[in-house]
Amino acid sequence: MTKPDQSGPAPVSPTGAAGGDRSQQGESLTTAQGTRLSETDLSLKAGPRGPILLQDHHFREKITHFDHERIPERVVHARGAAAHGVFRANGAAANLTLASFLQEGVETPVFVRFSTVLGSRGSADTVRDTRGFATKFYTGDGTFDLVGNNIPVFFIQDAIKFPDIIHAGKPHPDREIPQAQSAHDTFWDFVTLHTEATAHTLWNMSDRGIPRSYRMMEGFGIHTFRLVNADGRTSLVKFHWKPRLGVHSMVWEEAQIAAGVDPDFHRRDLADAIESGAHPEWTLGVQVFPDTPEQEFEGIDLLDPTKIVPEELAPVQPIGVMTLNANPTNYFAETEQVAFHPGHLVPGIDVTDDPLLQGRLFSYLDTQISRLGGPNFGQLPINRPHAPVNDMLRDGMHQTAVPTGVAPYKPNSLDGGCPFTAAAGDGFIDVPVPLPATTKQRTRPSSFEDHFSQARLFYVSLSAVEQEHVALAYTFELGKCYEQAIKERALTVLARIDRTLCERVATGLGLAVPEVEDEPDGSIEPSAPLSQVGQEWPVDGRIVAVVADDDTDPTALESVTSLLESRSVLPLVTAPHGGTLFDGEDAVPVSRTFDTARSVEFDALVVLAPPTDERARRLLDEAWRHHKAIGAATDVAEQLPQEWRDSTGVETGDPQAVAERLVGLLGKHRVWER
Ligand code: HDE
Repeated sequence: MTKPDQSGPAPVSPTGAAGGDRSQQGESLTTAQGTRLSETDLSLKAGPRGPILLQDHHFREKITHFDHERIPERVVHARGAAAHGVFRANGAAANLTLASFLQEGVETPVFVRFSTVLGSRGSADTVRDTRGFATKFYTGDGTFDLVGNNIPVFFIQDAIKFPDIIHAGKPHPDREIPQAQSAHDTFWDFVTLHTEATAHTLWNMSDRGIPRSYRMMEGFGIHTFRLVNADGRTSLVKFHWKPRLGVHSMVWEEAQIAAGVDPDFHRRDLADAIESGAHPEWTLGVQVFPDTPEQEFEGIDLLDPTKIVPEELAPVQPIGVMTLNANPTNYFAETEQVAFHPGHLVPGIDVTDDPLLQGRLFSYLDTQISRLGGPNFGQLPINRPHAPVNDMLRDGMHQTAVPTGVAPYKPNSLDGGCPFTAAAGDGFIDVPVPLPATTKQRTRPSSFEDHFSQARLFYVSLSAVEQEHVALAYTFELGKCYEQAIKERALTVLARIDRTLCERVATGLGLAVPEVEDEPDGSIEPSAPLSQVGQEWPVDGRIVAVVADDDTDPTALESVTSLLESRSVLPLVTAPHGGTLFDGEDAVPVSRTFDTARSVEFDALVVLAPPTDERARRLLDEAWRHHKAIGAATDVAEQLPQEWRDSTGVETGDPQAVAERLVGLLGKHRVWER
């Protein structure tokens, strides 16, 4: 038997999945003590009709363990999905930081957990919300956690307000509704009174709040971090993850349908893509700023987490690529028990005084103690560093290490002085930052007072269709509020972002457009990277329904599916019935039937059978409404409405050529001009 050992690499299976030390070995069913069992279906009773005997250890052990299977869900970000992968540095950060995992060619195992914020652990994936994007880098110099979101600004500037925004966003305390939604009075009450939330709220109301896939989201560290290089030179940076597949979203109706018909939509999408070999990829980049005493750049306070620095002012410099290549083996052991912490830093990366980040440095350690049942959660396989650990932390609940030695204190002579501290310059560097002579006070800097210009920056950077979505989202969310005063207050906030946006929402709500004194600054220039429309992106891992029936020409079906597969797009044959289409050698398995498939599963449709069936027509109608590309064989096209046939994004003709053109359209995600 091997002794549990805190030092040395965590047990990682060839798939990259962390496995327990000694769990689930041998062929027979056993008790927790390893005694083989030949019966587990019947409890030990006094005769065939009972009662059950207290003596039945297997029964008591099985039920007792079951009774304690749940742990508290995360207080925020409870709903999530995760994957293993690898990060490969390109070396571009080597002049900025001595962090070993950012040196050229170094490969570091990672575990990434994506999440929604507000919903409970069993809530739907596709709700309108911010998404968490938390990455654990198991570096040779200790674990570095980049605990970010898919939105680059935050609701609040000071950590002391976190319970307030979360209490406002969570379900109402009396009936505990609505679940995983911001469309309710308490949320809008808070964000319209506490106007530093304006920019983040606008991002949530944009398409960023309803991502198509975790694979198609940007990630942001939000706060400014401080890097230190081998010469002791420091720089301030903001971290960005850029997805290779581009940033794409659902449309609101689609997200709502998906929440009902497939609440696991994003979880399934991530796992299926990885399993099929379409490994998601992100480039990690940094915006770099000089580390000046003011800690601002072009007038933007770098310590204010409600502000971004437009990429036109500070380009994102790529420093490496992350590929997610393995699904977790066990959801609970890995995805549920993983514990991130913005204070998990490595030599070369340090925090700044951003008051939100400073508060987070307290919260993440604290929360794990009640969530994971004590201070030893770092020993769970998924949380174990891959760097050697030789701490002097001892005992406590769920201690699984068996430390040697008698002197877990320093200085000591009984253990020969071990463990030794690292040589100067070899350990973690607390970057010495001079602090101005100041006064202890509960205040904020005046540079934190502008709550609207960055909301406007984001809004004016969106394309017309994205702006339309924002207006509809505000109208929907505020329309769900009961309190008139809250809706009216929300309009005064919108009037300070953009007059047209305010007018559109006011019209939808049936309310008057308010007059405000501080009209928006019309001179703000748009920033192109804030829009997610207008470019072309790789399509691998996209899903296309190929609608066929028993009368479809097998050769046409084959030509379409093989063309799509050759472009790394997944074709799903969708038919009126299950089983197979055609007989004998031509037989083609049916992946989805009209009874099981909803359009939300697909990025586009190729229709090789006339939509005579009501269910097929619903599939098509929804795809049309959601701006998805539709292809139809010539004979089928005749049965589509004339308006469709004349429209952009409806391709008709030879099936294989249609499929080819569809792949081109998929690269733009949606046919917005329709
Ligand atoms: Fe978190 N946050 N947070 N947060 N956060 C947690 O830690 C907190 C904030 C983020 O997949 C909790 O382990 C405070 C910003 C992600 O496991 C908790 C403040 C950003 C995740 C916590 C913030 C985040 C969390 C709950 C205000 C983006 C999920 C469970 C100062 C940069 C990580 C847990 C995972 C989770 C506290 C603000 C991202 C309670 C006090 C800003 C992605 O500790």
